[in-house]
Amino acid sequence: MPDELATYAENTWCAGCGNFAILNAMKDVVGKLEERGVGKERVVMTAGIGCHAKIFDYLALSGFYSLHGRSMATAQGIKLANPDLKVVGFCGDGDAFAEGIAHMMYAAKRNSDITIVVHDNGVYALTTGQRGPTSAHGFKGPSTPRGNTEDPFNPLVLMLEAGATFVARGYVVMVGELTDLIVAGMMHEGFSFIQVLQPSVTFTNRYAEYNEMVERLEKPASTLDEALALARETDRLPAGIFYQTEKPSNERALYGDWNPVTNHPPRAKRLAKVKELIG
Ligand SMILES: Cc1ncc(C[n+]2csc(CCOP(=O)(O)OP(=O)(O)O)c2C)c(N)n1
Ligand code: SF4
Ligand SMILES: [Mg+2]
Repeated sequence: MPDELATYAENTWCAGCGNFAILNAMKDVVGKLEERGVGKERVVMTAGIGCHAKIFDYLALSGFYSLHGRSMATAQGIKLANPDLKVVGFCGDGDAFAEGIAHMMYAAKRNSDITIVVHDNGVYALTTGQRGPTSAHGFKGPSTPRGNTEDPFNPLVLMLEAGATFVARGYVVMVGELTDLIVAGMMHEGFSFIQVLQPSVTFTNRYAEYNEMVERLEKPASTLDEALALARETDRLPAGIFYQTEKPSNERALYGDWNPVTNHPPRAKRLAKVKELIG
């Protein structure tokens, strides 16, 4: 349903940016969720700050345009407030694994029932090309003119170790597969993490390299150790679902089937309860 989800905002992404594919995939995701009984009115998005976050301007969905590094914190808050909503948080690699890394680790640890899509371009793109947490060793930019002396984080390993119950990798060139991954993540009950290899044509144009290295992963690993071994591979980049397991989500563990919004007691009843509690 591309037209229904279009907005009035002028698109300012560079021509060839991998973010276009994520936007297109997301439009298809909304249609596919609808086929599965999840109407558009139940889908809510959050975004951080960065080139990736402009997806918020280009997609006519409800949501909260958050702060840099706080997309996943906001997503958790929305899900806690109304667990009937399907919440997807868009993050940059800087958002997710620098400023917001603590939120990411704890969202995975507590198995919050949200989906996080990380637009991993390996750079702080919006702020013009500084080294980020997933920048390649040797990457040259305004903050590392002689080349990045650090090794990048491995986002899949971090999320698997933190306890994420759905971990996947997509590639913007494989839009159909990416759509399916996001749908699967959003239908999964628990914390779902999708790293999207998203070249920035301006700062990290790795299309040729990824086209050589990315390989379709046919099925998830059957154990966590197997998934970790797959995630550590460096000579090829598997794309697909690495790991999926069932565990009660944070919201299910806290509330069961109770919903604080639909079961919100009237004001008079709440005041009476407060008076009772404070004597
Ligand atoms: C709290 C806070 N810290 C820093 C910034 C400055 N800032 C804006 S975007 C950005 C980095 C964006 O990188 P990333 O999250 O990878 O997104 P991309 O632009 O690459 O999509 C930074 C550091 C900010 N806006 N707010
Ligand atoms: S700077 Fe990079 S990430 Fe940002 S819009 Fe341009 S190509 Fe895309
Ligand atoms: Mg980035």
